[in-house]
Amino acid sequence: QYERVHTGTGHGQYSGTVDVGSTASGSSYQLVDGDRAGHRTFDLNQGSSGTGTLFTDDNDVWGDGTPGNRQTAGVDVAFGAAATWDYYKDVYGRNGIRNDGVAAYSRAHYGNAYVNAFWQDSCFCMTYGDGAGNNKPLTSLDVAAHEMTHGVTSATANLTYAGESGGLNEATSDIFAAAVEFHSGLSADVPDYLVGEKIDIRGNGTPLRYMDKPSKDGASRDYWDASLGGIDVHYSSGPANHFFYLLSEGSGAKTVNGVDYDSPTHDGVPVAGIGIENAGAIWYRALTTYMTSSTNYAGARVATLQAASDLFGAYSETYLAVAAAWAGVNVGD
Ligand code: ASN
Ligand code: ZN
Repeated sequence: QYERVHTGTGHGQYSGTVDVGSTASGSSYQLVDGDRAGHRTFDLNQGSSGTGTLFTDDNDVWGDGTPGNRQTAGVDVAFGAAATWDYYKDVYGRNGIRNDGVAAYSRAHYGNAYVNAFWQDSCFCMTYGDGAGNNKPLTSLDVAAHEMTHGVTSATANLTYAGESGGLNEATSDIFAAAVEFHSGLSADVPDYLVGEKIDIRGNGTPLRYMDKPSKDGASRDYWDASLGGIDVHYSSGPANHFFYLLSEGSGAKTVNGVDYDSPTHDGVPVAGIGIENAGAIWYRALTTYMTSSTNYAGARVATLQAASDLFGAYSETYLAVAAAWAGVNVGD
């Protein structure tokens, strides 16, 4: 059991100035978050295995907001893990990724010019690259929440990472990445329905993925069709991300926190939004109670309708909104 000894001050590239959970060790501090089961953040120092070194600091002020300072990435990924931990705890009473009170750990500065981030069940840990060329470190809040949510999915529905279930696995990570952004209250990262908008992965200012109309990325699908199970899971996630946007915000043109969205529906029938908190609660209950490793899009519809029925009542307005949002992405009738 870790006790919080101190809360340090961090300067992240994306998170701005934030509290970071640190623990005193002798005359210095370690990036060990005693408020969240002792979550540790390591500097891989461009290595690609093991844990490198635990971030340590003499004055408990971490990073300077620039990627040139090695601690800056540590601040961002530690903040992302903390915000995601808090989201699941505050909103659903979930005590960690496996709901067993055990923390994962984070590894920053993986490899050389590595343009990705990933979760691994084998180490119960997440890992972040520094980016390359025109793009930036893969350490933003939505990326951290996406990766950590892969751990939650593994511990719950365990959606197989291929075919339609793989698309639903990916979408679950994007869905809770958006939900964590909205819940975090972080002023430096205005919440949106975009994924990886701060990374500038293509060097032209566009996000990695769009939830209002996934096809804006040039590859993701907006609507279910029978070919979905044969494409990359980061593209077959599109209809579920689109479902979640429609359910949260409704169809058509809308500006949320200064970002313009324009979400179409397959059948042209408008969908009214129920808000991201309700949509998140429905997806969480579906994921943790009804989905299994082989759940496909039709099964996700049944799971979310059952979840909506449990939470809001069968044939309630909210339940009917779930059905309408699925129809909007060509699932069900
Ligand atoms: N960042 C990617 C993801 O979490 C890594 C992967 O392809 N699994 O989806
Ligand atoms: Zn993913």
